[in-house]
Amino acid sequence: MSDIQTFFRTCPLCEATCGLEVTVSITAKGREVTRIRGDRDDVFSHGFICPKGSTLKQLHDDPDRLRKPLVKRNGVHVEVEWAEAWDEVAGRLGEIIEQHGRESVATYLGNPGAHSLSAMLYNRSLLQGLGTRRRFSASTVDQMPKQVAAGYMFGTGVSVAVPDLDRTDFVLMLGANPYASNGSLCTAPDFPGRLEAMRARGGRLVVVDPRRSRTAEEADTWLPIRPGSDALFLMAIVHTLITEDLVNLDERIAGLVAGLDEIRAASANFAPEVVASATGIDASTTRALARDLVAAPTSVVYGRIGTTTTEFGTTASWLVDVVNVLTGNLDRPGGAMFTKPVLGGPTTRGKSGSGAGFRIGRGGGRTQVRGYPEVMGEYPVAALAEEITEAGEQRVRALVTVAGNPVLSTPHSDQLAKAFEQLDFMVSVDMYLNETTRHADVVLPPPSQLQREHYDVALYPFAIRNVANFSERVLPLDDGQPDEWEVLLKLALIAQGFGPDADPIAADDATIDSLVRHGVSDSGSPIHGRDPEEIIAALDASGRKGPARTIDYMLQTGPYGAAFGSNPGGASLDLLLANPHGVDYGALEPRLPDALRTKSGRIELAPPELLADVPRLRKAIDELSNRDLVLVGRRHLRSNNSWMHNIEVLVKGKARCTLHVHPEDASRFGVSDGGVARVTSRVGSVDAVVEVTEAIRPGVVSLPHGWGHGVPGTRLRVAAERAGVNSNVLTDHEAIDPLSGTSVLNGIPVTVAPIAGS
Ligand SMILES: Nc1nc2c(c(=O)[nH]1)N[C@H]1C(S)=C(S)[C@@H](COP(=O)(O)OP(=O)(O)OC[C@H]3O[C@@H](n4cnc5c(=O)[nH]c(N)nc54)[C@H](O)[C@@H]3O)O[C@H]1N2
Ligand SMILES: Nc1nc2c(c(=O)[nH]1)N[C@H]1C(S)=C(S)[C@@H](COP(=O)(O)OP(=O)(O)OC[C@H]3O[C@@H](n4cnc5c(=O)[nH]c(N)nc54)[C@H](O)[C@@H]3O)O[C@H]1N2
Ligand code: SF4
Ligand SMILES: [Mo]
Repeated sequence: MSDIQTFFRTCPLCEATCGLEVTVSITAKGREVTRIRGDRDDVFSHGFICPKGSTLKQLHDDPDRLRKPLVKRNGVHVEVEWAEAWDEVAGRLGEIIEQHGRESVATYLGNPGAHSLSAMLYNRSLLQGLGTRRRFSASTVDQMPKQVAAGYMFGTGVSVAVPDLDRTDFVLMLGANPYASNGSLCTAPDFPGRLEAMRARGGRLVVVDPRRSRTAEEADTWLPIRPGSDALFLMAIVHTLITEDLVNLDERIAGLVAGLDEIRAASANFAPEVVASATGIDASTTRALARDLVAAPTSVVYGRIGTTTTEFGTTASWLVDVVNVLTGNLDRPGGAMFTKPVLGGPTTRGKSGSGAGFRIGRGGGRTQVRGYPEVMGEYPVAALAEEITEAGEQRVRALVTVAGNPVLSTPHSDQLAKAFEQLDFMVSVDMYLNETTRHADVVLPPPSQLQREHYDVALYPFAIRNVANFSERVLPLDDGQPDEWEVLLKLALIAQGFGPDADPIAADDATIDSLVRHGVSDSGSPIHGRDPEEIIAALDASGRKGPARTIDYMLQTGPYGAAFGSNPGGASLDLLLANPHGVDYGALEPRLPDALRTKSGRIELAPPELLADVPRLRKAIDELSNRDLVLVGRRHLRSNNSWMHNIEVLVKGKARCTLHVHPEDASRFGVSDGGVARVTSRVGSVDAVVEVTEAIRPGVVSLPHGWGHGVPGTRLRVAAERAGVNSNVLTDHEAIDPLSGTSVLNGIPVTVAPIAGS
């Protein structure tokens, strides 16, 4: 006898937020997932799913996935009960904090934290509990440049304008490959389908990428740019728009823009003819493109990883939006638009239309060794190793990682792995014993993705529609397994000195209490002036704790919120539970000037911090023109950064961790398809299998990141069989975009040589 139950939940594996239909069979022996497919009724994804979505079952069932904490005893990780793990953390972390202070502890927060409701709501408590400024994360190997540029231009680090894919007539895409990645800083389930729909209605797609990616293959035009030169290319477009008198601002935007004259002056020296040798894109193409962007009924420029993780990441990200403004496409349907997230956020709170603005270096803190300033509350991860090994008495002695694998994901990884060996203590919240967590003294596993509640706190603020969707747990927690938020809160409490028996639930009650009290005294809140006890009683009436209760509060007090009775039918957790396929609050709407939070209340087209970088850009022309061979990365639809290579169905088939080499380069360097080549950079070298392909520009080779498994002390049996090599052995910790602290992961100077006998 078995019962069948169906759950609808959002896939937490990438930014696309696809709806899944999960079928569970319930028998006397327990619950088992029998099928996962796309939820056809999902209000946003309409049934779309990629090959990773259905593997939540394999992830849950993976025998290598940790279900109990691990503690390192005599160099070997052994499984222990939770109480023992907490004792270990309390003893050793407590001692380090007591002896050396809070700044002796560093944190690294990884990417899946942005996809975990617990981490999104409780990492903050953890950081506060630890009280250290030495915070690092995957943001500085990813999107930080876009956030910094958006911050200076529009006022907050989340004021990122997203391409209005469903209504645009023209997408100029740089350094993104949504056919593999499914999109980033642009949440749009079935991104490829939306691009195809655009082309079907007569629109045009131009892809700028040194590789002929899947997306480039599907495009009307592929422009094989030289890596690292996107900022120059975009500056040449700006130059053309201005000198050919194509700037096209409507009255509303014209009245909001500051800095047009400065942009004119800054772009004067960047004629398309001047930058062509550096970008590899001829001037007539650039000029024609600038004209086409203006001539199209609507158009949008969108840049991602290939533009952000470069020497001019912030400058390129800035220029993307300068072009969007100048072509008249900022904040209008079909252009680049601001979201109005259902949970609210920095662009919906506080005074409408202006704010404190954005700056870096807040609090005056700097890294000890190279003196990097704070950016959005953290330091460049490329500086983590030296903060452990070279900061003398001020060195980092303990590390807390949550959902991160920096040993495979961040630059000069051999150096980082060695630095980890010098730590006095390391604790990781993670579900695998991998290349990073093998260094941890204690590993604390979260429950599996199917055992948790979900809401995309981090991703809906970048979605092309304003939507809300809450997912209930599909499978129950294992016996004794704390939820991920309880693990994070407990760590926070231990760091504050409350000991191994501290109660996360009581701490959560206190947190919600202070949230509510803050809300009722905030004149901008829809619950301003209400009785806090009434609100707390309403929240508690459901019996919910943890993330679900906090989300309910955020939904109710957000821009569409039910506001605890004052806006009947408004957003609340009950509403979402009654709508398991999600609630769609519609396409994006123009939000300016309301969404601005700059001090001036204007769109800052030419922030001084960004203008100051222009001379560096001008100087780079010669160097970029003369580069011989550089390395770039790539993603594959069936990978997810470093951590899903233990799922057999995703890794089977042709080896994917190969070095793409153009035929001309293959003969130049004497390497051949299927042979092994040694790739060497300033900091390291790896031996990779060569794949000769025309789908890459000569002078550029490509290796995906996230590989290099099979290291002793890890427990990833499937991944070890297809280990691949770690491309971040080659990336250079000294190569950093100075404006955002973000690493250069694309455009790494390398040499390639055959390995004898291969
Ligand atoms: N299947 C899958 N999906 C993922 C991920 C994954 O690992 N696998 N990771 C997720 C994460 S964390 C993120 S941040 C997103 C990233 O999403 P995307 O930004 O779409 O990332 P990629 O697919 O790596 O595409 C980047 C492209 O930039 C190109 N490129 C490299 N250097 C340059 C350059 O200098 N200029 C230009 N114009 N192009 C360049 C590369 O050839 C590559 O095709 O994907 C997310 N989705
Ligand atoms: N050369 C090069 N390097 C890159 C990139 C590139 O394009 N080229 N891309 C960069 C980008 S965009 C990113 S985002 C980073 C990613 O860098 P990281 O975030 O450091 O690495 P991931 O590979 O995402 O590893 C995630 C870790 O989280 C664990 N995990 C998975 N789900 C959960 C969960 O729900 N809870 C917890 N607690 N743990 C979980 C996994 O087991 C794994 O250890 O890599 C960056 N590195
Ligand atoms: S595209 Fe992303 S969200 Fe959608 S099923 Fe695949 S991994 Fe999940
Ligand atoms: Mo990322």
